[in-house]
Amino acid sequence: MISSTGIALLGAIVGAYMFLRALLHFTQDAKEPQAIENAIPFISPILGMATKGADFYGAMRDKYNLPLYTLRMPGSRIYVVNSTALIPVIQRQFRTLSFTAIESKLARDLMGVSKSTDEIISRNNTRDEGYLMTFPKYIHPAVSAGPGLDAMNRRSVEVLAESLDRWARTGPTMIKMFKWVRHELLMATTEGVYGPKNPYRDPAMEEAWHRFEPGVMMFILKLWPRIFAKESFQAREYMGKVWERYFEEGAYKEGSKLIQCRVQINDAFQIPLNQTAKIEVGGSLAILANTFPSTFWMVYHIFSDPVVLEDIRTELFAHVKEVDGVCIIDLADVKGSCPILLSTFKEMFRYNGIGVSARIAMEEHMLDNKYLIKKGSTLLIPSRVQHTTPSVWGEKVDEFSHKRFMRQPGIKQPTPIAFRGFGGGTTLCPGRHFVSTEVLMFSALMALRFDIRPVGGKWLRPTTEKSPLIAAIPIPDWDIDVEICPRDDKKWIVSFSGYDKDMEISAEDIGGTTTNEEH
Ligand SMILES: *[C@@H]1O[C@H](CO)[C@@H](O)[C@H](O)[C@H]1NC(C)=O
Ligand SMILES: *[C@@H]1O[C@H](CO)[C@@H](O)[C@H](O)[C@H]1NC(C)=O
Ligand SMILES: CC(=O)N[C@H]1CO[C@H](CO)[C@@H](O)[C@@H]1O
Repeated sequence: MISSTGIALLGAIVGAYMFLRALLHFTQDAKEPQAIENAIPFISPILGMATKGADFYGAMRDKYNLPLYTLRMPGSRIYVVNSTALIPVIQRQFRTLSFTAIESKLARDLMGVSKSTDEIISRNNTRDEGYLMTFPKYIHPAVSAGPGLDAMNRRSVEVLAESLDRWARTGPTMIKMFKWVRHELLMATTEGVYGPKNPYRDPAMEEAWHRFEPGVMMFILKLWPRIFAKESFQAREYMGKVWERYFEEGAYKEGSKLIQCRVQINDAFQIPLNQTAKIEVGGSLAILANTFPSTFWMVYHIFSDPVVLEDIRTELFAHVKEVDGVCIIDLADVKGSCPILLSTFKEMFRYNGIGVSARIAMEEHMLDNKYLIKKGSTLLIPSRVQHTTPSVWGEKVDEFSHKRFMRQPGIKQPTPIAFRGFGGGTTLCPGRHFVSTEVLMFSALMALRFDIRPVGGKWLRPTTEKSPLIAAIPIPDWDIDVEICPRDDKKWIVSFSGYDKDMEISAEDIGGTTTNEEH
């Protein structure tokens, strides 16, 4: 027997369900991309995302096989892109389908700038004269081929080479691989960017960074980080104070061209230095967040497969000159002429990448004259979907194939648009040349000078299910205990002479493809 309260409750649930179905039906325009996952209207998509994490979009592609589909969420719509062909179409509409509109939200929620600075950053944010549209132009001379980028890379490579030299002299050492890589890259990156007064030389700052980073999502989703991500919030405030000293004392003047350009644009837009200090949390995130996991996975893929290691070593040793027992290498040569290393790097991005590019529709738009995109909705381009499509990458799409991106006679290259390691169009990561160089140079030096042996003898790939979905490359769920052993006790002279040609990393670097104003 069901009690009358039970019947009433059941009635209410059925009523609510019918209401939601009807609501969804009557508010979904027939011209919009098909709405999917409607078993429980507005709720099923959230449950799907929560349970499947980074695999959600791939699962939806396989289940529905639609070029573009709608996920109805409470109070908003998300359109998710599968079709590679739609990507350039979306990227061309960079004012209507805006990334800067998302950036200005991030600036406010993540960095915690003042109201007036928020107003400056958000003003005209889809127009050429706005802060966010101007930003890439200001930093362009610092992050693309030229003396500014060379100087920054040279300093970072110097720091890496010196540190690895110390490790080599120490002899075989047990380390936790992710933690170790993270520290090496943090020091090298921040020395390159911030110069001799680099605040990260203080271990308290490094520690603050690691307390801040796990809470990033709480800031972005506005889940009251002051209360629910207290450590992260306090770390951000602490770093803000440190940056304030750094900028107000003029320490940035001894730093890289990049940090100087950032101050310049803020000056031009009349953002005071104490707010530039707040914004620097975003600056650090841009240079650090993906660098650590990228380097970790590079080292993992190279050392866990003897074939990859052997191929890369052979390629690298062709650039080593030995004079009177001293090994000499100019890493600038390596950057330009080690196709296997570069291909392995891209494959690392393809294989591991979970980045999702996002756009907000500033007005109603008919995409490709076919799909109605409603004002205020979000468009997502999950890189994982692009990176795992068999029609693009072939049968062996699920394998790590370190030579996949090499130009080989008779083998057709996959369309560069489907490679989204660094985003694309207006969201293309402007720091990709700096960051890639560091990751490549570290990997190269490790392969040349060290062997790495996992404790227990076997490489076990860590899962990445717990990785926060903010990074484009996932953080491993657990660390790997390894022993690093120097391969010889020779003296090494490592230099980085400068390199005046950008590497071909993204479709935009290769040229002839798609997109709007490329930064
Ligand atoms: C999804 O995208 C892939 C890659 O472009 C394509 O091969 C496939 O046909 C797409 N599915 C639909 C229905 O568009
Ligand atoms: C930041 O600097 C501006 C201009 O120098 C000043 O007016 C403002 O009071 C400062 N804000 C804080 C929070 O110190
Ligand atoms: C061209 C344009 O729309 N410029 C606007 C930028 O923002 C300021 C302040 O909101 C407006 O006064 C301008 O008209």
